[in-house]
Amino acid sequence: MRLTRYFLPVLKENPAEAQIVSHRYMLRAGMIKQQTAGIYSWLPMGYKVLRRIEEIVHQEQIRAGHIPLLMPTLQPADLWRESGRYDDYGQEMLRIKDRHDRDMLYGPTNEEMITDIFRSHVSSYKDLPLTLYHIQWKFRDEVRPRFGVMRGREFLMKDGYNFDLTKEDALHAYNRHMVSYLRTYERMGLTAIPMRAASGPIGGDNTHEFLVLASTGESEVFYDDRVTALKLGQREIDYDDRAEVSAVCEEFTTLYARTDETHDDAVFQAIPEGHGKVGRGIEVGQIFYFGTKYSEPMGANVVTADGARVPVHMGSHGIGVSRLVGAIIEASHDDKGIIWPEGVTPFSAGIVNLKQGDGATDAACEAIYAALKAKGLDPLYDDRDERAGAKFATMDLIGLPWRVTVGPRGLAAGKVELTSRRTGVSEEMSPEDAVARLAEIYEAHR
Ligand code: 5CA
Repeated sequence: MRLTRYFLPVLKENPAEAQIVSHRYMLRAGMIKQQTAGIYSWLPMGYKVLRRIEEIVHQEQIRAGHIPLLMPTLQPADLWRESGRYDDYGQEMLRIKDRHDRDMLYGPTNEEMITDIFRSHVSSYKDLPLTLYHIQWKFRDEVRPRFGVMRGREFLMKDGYNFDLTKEDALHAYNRHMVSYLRTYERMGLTAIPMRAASGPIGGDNTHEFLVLASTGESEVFYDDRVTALKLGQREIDYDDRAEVSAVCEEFTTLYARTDETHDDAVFQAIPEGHGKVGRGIEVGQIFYFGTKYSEPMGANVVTADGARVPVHMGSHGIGVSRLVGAIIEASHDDKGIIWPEGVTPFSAGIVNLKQGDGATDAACEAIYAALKAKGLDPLYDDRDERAGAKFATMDLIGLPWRVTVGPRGLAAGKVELTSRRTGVSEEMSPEDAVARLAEIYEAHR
């Protein structure tokens, strides 16, 4: 993309309404625009990051054997009357009437609807196990929408639902989700710690939240800091292998890590000297096992091998897709702007032309731009007629992980500069080497 043809409405001033850094940078970098409290338009660059996050979520869900579908945002109230949650959900639910005076709602989550789909089409144990998920907009009329997309009213969530014959099978689904989530967050450059949590309106007594440590996080958390060093890395995991999946979960949940709702000070005090930490975290996902809470009242049964009819065991699993955009910025920025991890960056690299209009410099930039695109990369070429300082400031603000700087002086020696946004370190090299280096870096993130 050429910057002169793009729509990147960056702001010079710090928006007064933004209290935390991710909200401030998302507004300043022209990623979002607030339309009303807790409701945002995603401007082109913000939308690009959102889609990259969605894509990673899809890939990792499909890798774990989960099946994508798409349910609507609007739901009939009757489904929620069946589960008993229509009244329970309270004021957070946006209730709407259609022209026939029928009660509708904008879905805050989809347990009822997915259970309805299941009961309409599945009746035999032979069709289990089954996990269906979608990535769809949700609405929760939060008392205090704040911090930009972190606590929105309309927000994008991946929500998945497992259907299993037995509790044991459903707990395997729970573990499978835990491992697939760990991999998902790692690919986004995040350390998200699974913490024992409380279940709230979703129900059930087995639940973990995934928290990214950040001083601006809304949750108070208590943890053994050795948990932050755990990584899945490149490990290949067989999601059907129960023992293997359960061993990974055990590895990531044995050290103490809890939200304030489940915190136990006696156990916390027993953590070895110097490792017990109190901090704050951003909740980027949560997994639940709730057994037959929805399947029983809603009649989601299957016939077993012995001919008995039993309600299925279920769980639900959510990732805050739009919140993740903010969480990644909270975890990765400096005082000049965002620092995107390669896994989610809106553009692979920025090309900065130091002398727009100079024949040789323009030609070198065009050649690098074309070569990067030919390698399947997605560069952003700053071809504006602007001072170098202004171009650098924009690049730093929008946070592309790599910058190729092209100027007449370097070119005279056959060199351009490749700069890492994270370390600030620049290296001189030929344009060909810069392209090859970038291709190699992004190979690891495909
Ligand atoms: N049905 C279950 C699992 S699918 C569920 O709704 N879980 S949840 O309530 O924990 O939401 C899942 C994730 O959505 C949360 O972990 C959080 O990351 C994100 N989320 C929840 N509320 C908001 C909000 N108001 N704004 C942005 N993201 C949110």
